[in-house]
Amino acid sequence: MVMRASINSTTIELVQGDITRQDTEAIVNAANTSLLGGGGVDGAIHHAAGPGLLAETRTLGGCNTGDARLTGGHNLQARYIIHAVGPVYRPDDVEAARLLASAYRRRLELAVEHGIKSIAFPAISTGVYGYPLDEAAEIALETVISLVAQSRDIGLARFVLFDARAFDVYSRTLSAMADKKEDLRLL
Ligand code: AR6
Repeated sequence: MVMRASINSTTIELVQGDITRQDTEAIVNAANTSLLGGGGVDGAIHHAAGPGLLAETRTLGGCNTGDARLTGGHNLQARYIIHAVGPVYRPDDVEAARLLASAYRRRLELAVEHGIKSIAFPAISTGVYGYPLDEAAEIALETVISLVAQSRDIGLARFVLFDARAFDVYSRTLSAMADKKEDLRLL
């Protein structure tokens, strides 16, 4: 399953799949503040990238919630991994929403700093960290689409959804946004 949209010179793509198998220049990891690995996306990325990744993240000294760090891709096809720490969800917590948006913004800033033109994001915070998919999809898509529309540095922003339900929630959110934003077009 794939859904595409464009805004200015950037393609926004939704796909159902595995983040470790993406051919974008960078993939994003849903890490924890230690950056030393865990379950979910984090475990899958460390497993696929190999032990060189842990050796590199050990040198970084962790990462605050809402912030991001860049490493090499090691055994992955992607050249870089951007590790970002999303918030743990608490209902009606505006701070969690701010931190989730901040985590997406920091990833894009790091990508632009490193000249990265294509990037793949998992649905950060929507697994172990408990963020409801619809709220997280809204924040992820709004933040990324408004930033790539301004900077024009990223050619492809891909959201990799692990299951059909997540894909469905993201595609409905993207369609609703395209109805409201004149410069966002479904392809
Ligand atoms: N590719 C794409 N998406 C995936 C994959 C995969 N291979 N595996 C799971 N997902 P989570 P979080 C989806 O729990 O909520 C770790 O232990 C999954 O269905 O990986 O940010 C870290 O070390 C869900 O929708 O991340 C942290 O301690 C989404 O990815 C903590 O979990 C995110 O689920 C971070 O929790």
